[in-house]
Amino acid sequence: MPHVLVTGAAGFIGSHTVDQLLAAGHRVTAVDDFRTGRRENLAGALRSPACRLVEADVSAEDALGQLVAGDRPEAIVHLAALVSVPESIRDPGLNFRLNVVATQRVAEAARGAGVGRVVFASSAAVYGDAAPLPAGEEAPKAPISPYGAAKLASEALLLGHAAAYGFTVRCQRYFNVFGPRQDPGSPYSGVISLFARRHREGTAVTLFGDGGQTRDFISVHDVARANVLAATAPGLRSGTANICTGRGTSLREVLAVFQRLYPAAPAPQFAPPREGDIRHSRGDPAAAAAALGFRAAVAVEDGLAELAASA
Ligand code: UD2
Repeated sequence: MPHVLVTGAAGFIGSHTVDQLLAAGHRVTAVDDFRTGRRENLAGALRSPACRLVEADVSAEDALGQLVAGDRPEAIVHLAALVSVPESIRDPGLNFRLNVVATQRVAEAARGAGVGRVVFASSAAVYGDAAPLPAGEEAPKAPISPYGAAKLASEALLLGHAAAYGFTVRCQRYFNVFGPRQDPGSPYSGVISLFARRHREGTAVTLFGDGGQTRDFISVHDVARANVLAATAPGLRSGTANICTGRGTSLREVLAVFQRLYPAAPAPQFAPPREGDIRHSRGDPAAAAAALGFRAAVAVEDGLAELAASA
């Protein structure tokens, strides 16, 4: 039975990836240091005898190397990260350790133990705010935060090690991921997680700007499926692909769906546009289709209905 090691396994995307790996019959070593990951995200997974939890900080010297040498997984899915752009701006040193040093540890651990494949959680943040629409992988990379810079540096680190040492790396540039278990804990959390919580509580959402801004919102179930494909599909070559739907949805459209799901919701409040906001963001999904056979399947409307139902 193929064996996959997942870092950041207790996080939003990590825990869904673990669930889908187990459902597909794989054995999983779930690694997390619980800095932002949550134990309850893995509650279902840990009922499976095929899942083992290891509490470790991937950026620590030797921790991952020893674990991987003992565990000998066929693939590593590296999702452990500092996930907040504002936090990366406040603490670029921490961003460097958690988003670059940790990736270097993964590359060295893969090399040391002869792991065949590494899947990396990259981000649309590598494009910055000047990408054409839709953004293809060859679009200029111009990150505008330490977070985006670290994701771009990590892609290069992994691809260089993969070429030198003969393993395969799949860099997955996620667009705006949403779904169950996303943490709405900060004002900078993903907009859908914030809107979902406000609607559940019956309080008004705040719309920054006119609501005409669009994002390529992709369900975490689709993202987890893309991770499973990248980790386990036979015969893949190293490369980089957007993980996106290719469709833009405006915040006004998102709100209209929430208003149907919560007819008694109070009217939204309007505030000035957020500083540094991008007006439109949308990815080209063609490379993921060609390389992985991946196409997003969950419509935004259905993903929002699932969120409301799971509340
Ligand atoms: C986030 C990240 C970005 C990148 C991207 C990928 C930040 C600051 N930016 O930006 O770097 O990782 O995600 O997924 O973390 N909005 C409201 N009301 C709210 C919250 C947000 O109107 O209560 C607006 C916000 O001004 C923006 C849109 O919703 O126009 C989307 O906001 P977001 O933070 O979910 O995502 P994004 O793409 O701006």
